[in-house]
Order: sequence, then structure tokens, then C-alpha cells
Amino acid sequence: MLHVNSSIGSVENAFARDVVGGLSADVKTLRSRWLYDERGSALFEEITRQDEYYLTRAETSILRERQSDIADFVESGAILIEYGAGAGLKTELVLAGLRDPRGYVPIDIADTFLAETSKRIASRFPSLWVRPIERNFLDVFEVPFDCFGGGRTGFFPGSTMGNLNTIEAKTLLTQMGRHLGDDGRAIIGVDLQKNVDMLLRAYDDSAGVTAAFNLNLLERINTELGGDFRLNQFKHVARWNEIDKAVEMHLVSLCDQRVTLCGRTFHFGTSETIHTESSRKYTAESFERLARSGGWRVAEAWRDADGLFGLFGLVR
Ligand code: AVI
Repeated sequence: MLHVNSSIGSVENAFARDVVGGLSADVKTLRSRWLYDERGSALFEEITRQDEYYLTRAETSILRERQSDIADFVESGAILIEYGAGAGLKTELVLAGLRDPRGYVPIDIADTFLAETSKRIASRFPSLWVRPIERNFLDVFEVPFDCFGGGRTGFFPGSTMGNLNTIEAKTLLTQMGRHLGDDGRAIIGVDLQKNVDMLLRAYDDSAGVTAAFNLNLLERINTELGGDFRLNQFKHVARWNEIDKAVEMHLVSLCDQRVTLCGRTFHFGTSETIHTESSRKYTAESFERLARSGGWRVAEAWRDADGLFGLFGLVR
């Protein structure tokens, strides 16, 4: 339980600041990064195993089927730098296919994930240098290369790019360019635009795991910020935003109600929503435009057999 003072001016904690700021706005928003506390991360893992959530299966099938094409693209002796490494399960598939990879640099804010992933990969690939960096990949930071000599390839799978807004996505691509250098390469996984029903089902599965994942954010606020959200008075909803080409997750208030946290009271009208996440969906063209805005060019585009998901190989 995190203790915060009752006035926002004295709130030292980024989570509290974000929550109070987001709920004070005309259109209430909570940033999706806060979905991932311990329970949220476990629920996300469960989402990836739901029938309706095709993204993980589709991307994994590309990594398996295109292993040698990916190895050709990366070239031998490479250093793989993974942005938001998480459990690093897809990384193993990539590393297993590469010719003589020299180093692996996982970047992640979650220190437990980072330590476990680094240890597992180091023992599975004993000749590889493993140098974890504990950072939020959206922060500005340097990647130390003193002990490496190979070409650098960035790896950003899982459609996490889709959770970033346009400015964050462009900033990350620009930062990747700085980390990876003029000869650097990048492999980025993004979900592709498709039938809206299929998209919405992926974000509102029949077992209710995505709903639990979304509502867990209110539970987290109650636990960590002393909030009094009544979870049964909010409902998870997935919506398609045609302008942003994104599936949005919302929490809809089921009645007119007040919620208190951090010494502030927030009013929710019936049907008023809190926007908690956007998952942008791309076409080959819209992804190419995004890549160019961050200083990259698409050199390779791989898809799964059903054309649901795209893995793009970028060069400078
Ligand atoms: C982590 N990220 C790519 C997931 C997505 O598909 O946008 C998060 C998620 N939200 C609901 N389901 C999955």
C-alpha cells in the first residue's frame, strides 16, 4: 500500500499523479502502462492464451516459419536489443535461428522479468553476452556497447507499438535509430487492420479475462491509492475507433456515482467512460509511413498464413 498525501501538490508518486490527472480531464483516461501490476501482468499472459486473442499465436507462427529469412535479414555476429523484453519467449525463437549472435540486451522496467529473462537466455545461449538494462524503453537513455563489436538489431515484438500514441511511437523509433546506428536494423511486430468483429472479440474474450485485466486497474487504484471504486459499478467495453484505427478499452460507469482517492472526489455520470488503452492496427502502408517518420524504411514484411499479423524488417 502506497501512502499519498491528500493534496495533489504533495503527491510524489507517478501513478497517483497520472491517475488524479487522468480522472480530472474532461475525457477521463488512465494510461495503459498502469495495467501491468503483478496481477495485471499475469492476466495479460492469460489473455495471450485465449482463443479470441490471435495476436500472439500469429506472431509466433511467423517467427517459427520465417526463422531463416529473419536470420538472413539480421546477418551473422549480431547483437539483439529488445525493447520491453518481458518474458523474452519470442526472443528465444529469434536467437535460436540467428547465425553466431554475439550479444543480447533486454530493456525492461520490470526488474524481476529482466533478471529471470536474462538468466534463462544466458544459460540457453552460453556464448552470448547478456547485458540487461532496467529502463522504461520510452525514456531517453544510452545503450553501452563497450564490450560488443557486431551489428545491432532492435527487436520490438508483440504489437506493443500499437499501444503507443503517434508521438511516442515516433520518439521510440528515433531513439532506436540512435541506439542501433546507421547500419542498424529493427524487427517490429504489429497487428494488422481486419474485420472489426474479429478485432473486438480479441479485446473482449468470452471467458472474461480481458474484462478482468481492465477492471484490475480500478482494484489497483483501490489498493495502492486508497480509492473506493466499486468494481461491480463499472463494465469493461472494447470499441473500434475508426479515425485512429484502434481498438480502445474503456471502463463504463453503470450509474451516476462518486469515487474518492488521494483525497479527491471524482464524479462519473451513467455511461461515462474511462479510456484505459488504445491498440492501433496498421496496414503495410500506414506502418511504412510510421517507420519513415522515425527515420526507418521497411525492407522486409512477413505475415502469418492468415494475414492477421505483420512482422516488419526495418533498415535506415
Ligand atoms: C501488450 N499489448 C500489445 C496488448 C494489445 O493487444 O494491445 C495489450 C492488451 N490489451 C488487451 N488485450 C491485450
